[in-house]
Amino acid sequence: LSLLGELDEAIANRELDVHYQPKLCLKTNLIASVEALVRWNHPTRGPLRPDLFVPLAERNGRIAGLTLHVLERTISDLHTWKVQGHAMTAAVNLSAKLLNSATFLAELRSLIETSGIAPHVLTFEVTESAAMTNAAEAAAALESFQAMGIAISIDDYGTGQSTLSYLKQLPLDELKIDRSFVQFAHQNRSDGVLVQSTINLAHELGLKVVAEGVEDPECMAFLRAAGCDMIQGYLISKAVPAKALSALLERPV
Ligand code: G
Ligand code: G
Ligand code: NA
Ligand code: MN
Repeated sequence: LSLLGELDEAIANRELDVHYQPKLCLKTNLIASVEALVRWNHPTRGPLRPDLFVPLAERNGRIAGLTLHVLERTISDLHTWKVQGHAMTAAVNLSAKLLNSATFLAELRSLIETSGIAPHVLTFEVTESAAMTNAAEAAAALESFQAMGIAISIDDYGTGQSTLSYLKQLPLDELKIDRSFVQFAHQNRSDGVLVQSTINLAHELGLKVVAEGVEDPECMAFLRAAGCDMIQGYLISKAVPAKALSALLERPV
């Protein structure tokens, strides 16, 4: 069986795993949201990173199925955490390929209905990408997700091609500053200026700001002083299985 055939089976049998990386709210010092990151523990090749199989799924028309599998798992884990007393929200990565898929939209609607989840606990993270060639079409798709109650976040902000025009044209709720700007923001003056200005710009536009790739306490202190809303990165935790996340939520930060 080819890797694609095996991926089809893994999706059909619901064998992909989802790990969760927490986001720490700097106002409350609480973890109230996570990013869902797909994992594939391949029976013979071992653990495969998404960089290997997500593009494969995108190229071969499998990304809707993969994403719905990730969403199903995330919704189920959100339910478990809620039962354990943790009111959490979760972000799922959305390939730009799904912005013009009527099938995905219909299946998403049906998943939300059958699962009974409150859609406002979900966020879609979308990367500024070349695939988002038709901004009007992308904006219309994002508006239909928002109309359902799902929040929209722009991922890896700052690394794409037409950053400001996306902010102008897309309906957004949150901006995630790419880790290449965040990582040394507390040490490097120009990185710091770019991060602070991006936070100010986002806030002026009414968007929440997440800084990703936070690896040390000095960086967290810089972001707190800069008014950043949430941080994500190895300082808080790497992505972990759902059970490990429960344990993390029960331990004081
Ligand atoms: O942390 P990690 O190595 O898992 O992330 C690698 C890349 O894979 C990231 O760019 C992330 O956005 C992407 N990715 C992880 N899970 C998914 C998913 O469910 N769907 C899509 N489209 N991309 C994902
Ligand atoms: O593209 P996206 O931002 O969705 O991908 C998340 C990627 O970032 C994953 O590969 C994840 O392992 C990685 N990551 C998460 N936190 C950190 C961090 O603090 N430092 C670094 N270097 N990478 C991180
Ligand atoms: Na992401
Ligand atoms: Mn990102």
